[in-house]
Amino acid sequence: MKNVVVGTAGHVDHGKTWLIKALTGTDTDRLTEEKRRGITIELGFTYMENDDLLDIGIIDVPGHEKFIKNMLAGAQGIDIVLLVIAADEGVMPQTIEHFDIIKSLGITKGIPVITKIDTVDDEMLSLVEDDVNTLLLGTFLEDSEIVKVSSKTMDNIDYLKDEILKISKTIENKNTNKKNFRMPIDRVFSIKGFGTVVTGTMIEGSLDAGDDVMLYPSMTKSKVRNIQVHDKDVGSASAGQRTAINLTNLKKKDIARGDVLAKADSLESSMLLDVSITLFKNTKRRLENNDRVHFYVGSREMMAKVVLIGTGEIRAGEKAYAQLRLEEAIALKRKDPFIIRFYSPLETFGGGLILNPVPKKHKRLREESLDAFKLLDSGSEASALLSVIEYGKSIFTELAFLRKLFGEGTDELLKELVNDKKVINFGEYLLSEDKAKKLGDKTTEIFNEYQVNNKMGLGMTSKELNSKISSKLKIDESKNIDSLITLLLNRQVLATYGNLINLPGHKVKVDQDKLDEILKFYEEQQFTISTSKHNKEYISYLEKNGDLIKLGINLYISKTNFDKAIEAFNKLSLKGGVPLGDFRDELNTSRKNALLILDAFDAKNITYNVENLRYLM
Ligand SMILES: Nc1nc2c(ncn2[C@@H]2O[C@H](COP(=O)(O)OP(=O)(O)OP(=O)(O)O)[C@@H](O)[C@H]2O)c(=O)[nH]1
Ligand SMILES: [Mg+2]
Repeated sequence: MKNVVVGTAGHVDHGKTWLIKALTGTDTDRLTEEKRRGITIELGFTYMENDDLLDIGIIDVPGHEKFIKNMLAGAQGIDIVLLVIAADEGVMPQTIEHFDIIKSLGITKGIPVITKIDTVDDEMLSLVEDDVNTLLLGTFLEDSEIVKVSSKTMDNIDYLKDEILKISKTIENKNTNKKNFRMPIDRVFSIKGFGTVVTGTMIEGSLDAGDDVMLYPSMTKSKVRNIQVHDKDVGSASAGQRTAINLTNLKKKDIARGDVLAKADSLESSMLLDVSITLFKNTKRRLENNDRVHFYVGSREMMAKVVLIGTGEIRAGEKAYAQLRLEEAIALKRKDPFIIRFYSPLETFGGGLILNPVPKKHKRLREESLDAFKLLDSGSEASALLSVIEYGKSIFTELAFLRKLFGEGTDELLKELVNDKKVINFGEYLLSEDKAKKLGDKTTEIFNEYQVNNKMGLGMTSKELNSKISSKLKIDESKNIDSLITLLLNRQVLATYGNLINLPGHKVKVDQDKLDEILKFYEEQQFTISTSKHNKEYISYLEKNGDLIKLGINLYISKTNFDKAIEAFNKLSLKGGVPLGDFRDELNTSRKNALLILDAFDAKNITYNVENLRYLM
């Protein structure tokens, strides 16, 4: 079974809804107001029966200028467009506008249809045909045959049906991997006894009754109670089908047109979007930096501020990069198409593609911002992935996040980037090679600053360095910073000195006389432990050097005296467990001092304590 979505497009009153009725037997204008005014307001849905194992869903859109936003909600996700032009009017403003939208959304299959041929003579018909041919010139419909029909006399309707079937068979099969299930919601209603139902065109993946799903951007969890396709209960549905889904746990008021239903935790929401924008060829408007536009994507509409990257304006027919700053969060995927309209006066004037759905905030005049976009738009997914790792939201990019953006191919692409030495793999996180270099420079800076304040500092422990890097980068990612430190050590950006880290080739400048003086003081103190009044840096130097042993806060003993104390203990322990009193007497010091030393023995695993008797370990 192949799923195909056929949609109409064209000016108001040109016969779109009648054409669908002629093709399917269904009048999709159901609202009383639609009947009364004789125009379509909301999207209409039906399907075309056939003997070819094709599931052909049909979306009928309104042509009236006032309802363009409804048209936009329906147009995204269609495979084949029926571009409808009335024989008695020819190409009109919304014919052009709808067609621009269709082209911009990346729809590449369709049939130009002239309707109402029963109302004109051959001469008029051929004038309109010329008109239509001019419109199609240079577009994906340039070589398409224009099908001329009447929905009143049913002239050529069967022929059109055959043409639709023929093209339907050429539509590529869609990705129906369950993990990718995604459906922008275009209608929400509640049915007594059933609860909340949402409808939409499933654009990716597949869904079974009983599946867990998530509503975005609110990230509310729900479960599928029932699925309908073309008004019939079905156990499952897949991409390319018009689908109605009965949901548990969600009320009608919790859901709005434009929300997206997808697999739990498969999407990320953002209020910033990196995009490319192309203005329609025939617009008279320019898009300037900081302009506010109406932004239409999936079935969603909202206001967006356009921050142009690397240029001040875009003119008709031109393409440029931009970051959209939105008023609400939205969960999109890379390569999703969108449309923009100018808000006053309302005019559809361009469209584009999402390049990064969860970017960082770019500075528009920075060269690296433009670099980020060029990589995203280079045509290679590996380059786009590199762009996200290199210029993305975070220093270390989470693998799980990348998989949401790049789907099934992520791991393969990463392997390629790691092999090409562009990306470093920290397991669940990735770091670009360029960032690693910058972080190396930052770490060197940290040591240079450290050296100013610690003239003799031998270096930092890995833990100290970790917290210094963390506060410098303003991130709390201890594990990743540890991986970074290891990397910098391996690359000899850093070096170890005993258990300390410093820059390679680091030499300590010390005042040896002063050091000797302090050390002499501690030698003479023997086993008398008093609070240190010496220069902290010198003390810490001596400690790191192993000349002094720390016994408590600001309490030190010289290494030689400490070793003597061990010797004394060894002698006493020949007789068995050593009580504190005996040790004190042997050292000829106070009980308090003797205890400090014994505690240090215990801490260093030289001795252990059983019922106040110390034994050698
Ligand atoms: N004679 C004749 N009249 C037609 C034909 N198709 C449509 N009409 C007439 O044109 C009117 C408008 O047709 P619709 O199908 O509602 O037009 P539409 O394009 O759906 O209009 P919107 O949805 O409002 O944009 C209908 O009420 C019919 O009176 C046709 O093939 N022949
Ligand atoms: Mg209509």
